[in-house]
Amino acid sequence: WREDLCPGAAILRGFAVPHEVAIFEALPHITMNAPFRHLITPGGFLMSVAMTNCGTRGWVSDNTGYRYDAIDPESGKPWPRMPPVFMKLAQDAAASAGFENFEPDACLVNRYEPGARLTLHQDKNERGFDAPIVSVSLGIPAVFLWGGLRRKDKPERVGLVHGDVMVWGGPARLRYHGVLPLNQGYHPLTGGYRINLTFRRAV
Ligand code: MD3
Ligand code: FE
Repeated sequence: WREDLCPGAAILRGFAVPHEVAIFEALPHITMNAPFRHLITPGGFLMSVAMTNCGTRGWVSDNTGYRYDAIDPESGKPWPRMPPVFMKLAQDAAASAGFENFEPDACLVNRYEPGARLTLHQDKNERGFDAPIVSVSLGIPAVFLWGGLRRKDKPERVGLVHGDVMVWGGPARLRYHGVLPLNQGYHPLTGGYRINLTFRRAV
């Protein structure tokens, strides 16, 4: 069930399904201490995706820019710790795609409601690009936009369903990517939402 998209990028279809119950048992501890919120972009727009984080670093956006912060600006406290099931899933997925010894310090939790989307972007706020990025799709399906190394490269569309895990590293690490506006749907574990866990090495 491993699909190689290009050198450095793989989709592990259904890889997270065996962990779905443990993931959704661990999530309330995170969202009770660091609730989902719509961040504001440096350009002054409210993001349609609601976000929170766990781990020793969290990705945040405000009128000053994007950054990783050890402190949740909403609570003034450190982000909730990364649940062991999250860490194990991210490390096992990375290893299955050929990236041994992945030690993520940041897990961004994205929550999409119908209509929410992520425009084409690169992930480049991390201090280095040696580590891969592991992305776990949960809940209702989405269409992922998979572009090239330049913004003008025409993206391909890839369907992602509950349990799919993508690993991006090496020559694919700085590819442009995004998510099309989410369609309505229902999933027994997430209701009307799509949840995405994105694991990164920030520092
Ligand atoms: C391809 N999230 O949070 S993860 C993000 O589904 C983000 O919520 C999307 O992009 C989501 O930044 C897609 C898949 C992903 C993550 C990082 C990548 C794809 C990537 C880095 C390089 C190339
Ligand atoms: Fe991204």
